[in-house]
Amino acid sequence: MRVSDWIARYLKQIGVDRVFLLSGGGMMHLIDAVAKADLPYVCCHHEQACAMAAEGYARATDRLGVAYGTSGPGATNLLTGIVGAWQDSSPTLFITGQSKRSQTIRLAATKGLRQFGTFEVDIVPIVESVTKFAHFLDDPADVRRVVEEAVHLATTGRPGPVLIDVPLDVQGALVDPEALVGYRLVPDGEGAAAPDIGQVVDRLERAERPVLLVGHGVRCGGAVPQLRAAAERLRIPVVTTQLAKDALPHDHPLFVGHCGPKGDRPGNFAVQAADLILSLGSSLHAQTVGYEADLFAPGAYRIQVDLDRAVLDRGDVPVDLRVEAEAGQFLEALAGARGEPLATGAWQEQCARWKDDYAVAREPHDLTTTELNFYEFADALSDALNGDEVIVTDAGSAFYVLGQALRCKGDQRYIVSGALGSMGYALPAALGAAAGRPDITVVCVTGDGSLQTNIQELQTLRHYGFNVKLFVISNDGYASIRNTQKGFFSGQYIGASRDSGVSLPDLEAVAASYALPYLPVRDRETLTPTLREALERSGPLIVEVHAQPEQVVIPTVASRKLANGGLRSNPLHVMHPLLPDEVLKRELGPYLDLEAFNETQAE
Ligand SMILES: Cc1ncc(C[n+]2csc(CCOP(=O)(O)OP(=O)(O)O)c2C)c(N)n1
Ligand SMILES: [Mg+2]
Repeated sequence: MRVSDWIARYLKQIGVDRVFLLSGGGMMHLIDAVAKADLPYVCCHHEQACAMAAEGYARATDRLGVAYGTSGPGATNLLTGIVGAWQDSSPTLFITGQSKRSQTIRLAATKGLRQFGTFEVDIVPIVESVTKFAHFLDDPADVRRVVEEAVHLATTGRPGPVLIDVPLDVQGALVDPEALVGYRLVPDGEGAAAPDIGQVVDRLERAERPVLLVGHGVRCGGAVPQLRAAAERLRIPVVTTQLAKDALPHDHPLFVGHCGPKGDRPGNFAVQAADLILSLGSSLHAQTVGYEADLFAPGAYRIQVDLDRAVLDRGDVPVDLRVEAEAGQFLEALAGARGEPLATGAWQEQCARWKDDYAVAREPHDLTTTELNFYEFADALSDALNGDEVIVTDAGSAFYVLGQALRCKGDQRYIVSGALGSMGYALPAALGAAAGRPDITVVCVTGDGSLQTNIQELQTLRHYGFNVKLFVISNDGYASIRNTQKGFFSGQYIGASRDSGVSLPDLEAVAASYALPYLPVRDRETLTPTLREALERSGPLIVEVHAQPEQVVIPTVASRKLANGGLRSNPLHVMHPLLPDEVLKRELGPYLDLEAFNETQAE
């Protein structure tokens, strides 16, 4: 059989039930083998979309996501999707076609050649810094070892993308499957050492106000059930990052909120008032701890549990105890060491009060316009969903508003380009999720601007008839960019609005030309009935939500420009719109020395 046949057969054997591709001569054997192996495939209209779809598939199914791209531009077009999978830890395999070996700059005797073969680019060095493994397959006899190693690396430890570049003559080369040598995992001694849990338990038992800060690593490690069990057993309030929002349903009594500059007040109050932060699977990125690491959780002993040594060693956020462990392994050890609930009843009640009193929906969102405020949509959508959907969101206001205000329930999955915030991620990722989970409804929320960057995928949606409900928030272009330019440059717009270079087509006409059903929401009266109708109908559908062009994201931690051009931000508990001093004092005075923050604040 050909090398290409071996690859397709292997993918089928390991449970990959769908691959994403955009064809090309440089990958002709590779995709011919996909057809021959009866490996189901989805053809996107841009390789970036193939990569994002593979990632959406991986995240929605917890299986390996696979995308094929051709040589040259096919390979480079995959890049943004690969980076997203790298930063958000999604197990993905990318297989690219390449010119035949004798015509590759990689194997050429002359160094410094820009190109040798036809439509050739040497993709391996380009992706090396954003993959766990990138290999130029120059020996057909190596196929089994290389593919098995790639899949092993993509799916174990901190998951992530891998890429195999296969020259045309290797794709078509014949191999004897029986004679191929497999990948032999070199055992690392006794296996991973059990985490030293003693100190963690000791700190937990002494804490009066502990917070479990949950990051996406818990989901990546397949440890969500253990997390829920541990939180319930210990009765410890849980704050999550926005990326990890689906780790616990919003109405779970222990769920408090999200921390971060665009988190919510309950989540931020809880981490700022905590005397112990047990961070699990979070990199403690600025989007979680704020832009001023020295102002984060000032009175807390901080424990960070992560399996990525580089994340633990980053060092910008002060951490008192670092534990290198997988989330599941850590939670198991914790279960063995501490079975009793912690005595934190009063603290739990305080957190629950914050959760009710400072819910995002209660913020002073502008409801005076005919067009909807995005927060009204987020609230109504949260109510209208059943609890078993996959929700995929895009960059722009969708990223922030749904990150704050979507209330997850049941077993919903929340998928977003968390680290990279790529415009145009949502539609292809939703296609991937729908391809992998035909049993459920995929809800995709994008902006009118973000949709444009992968709009060609409407045809993929039409072609395959996936059960994706696409909600497009129409707010006349790039509301988020206008907000930035209002805040920092006195409203001088560039590349943000109709008058500054960005205009958008009529979405109803777009929907008609892709033959997709279309429903508009023009005012608040029609919002809930239209949501219901959209969710009841089967198959793909576009709902255009006419929303405020001047959407404000609140609450938010403000930053101010310094004389030297730098920025200084407020601490996490000081969110705009500012609460009256006496209210902040009432809520946090018992736990925090509020005076100590005074000179750091931005108005
Ligand atoms: C690939 C990419 N390019 C540029 C940006 C910067 N960016 C962030 S949000 C945004 C505008 C998004 O517009 P839209 O989707 O309509 O959302 P809105 O802000 O209007 O809600 C831009 C240009 C980005 N995140 N990704
Ligand atoms: Mg917009």
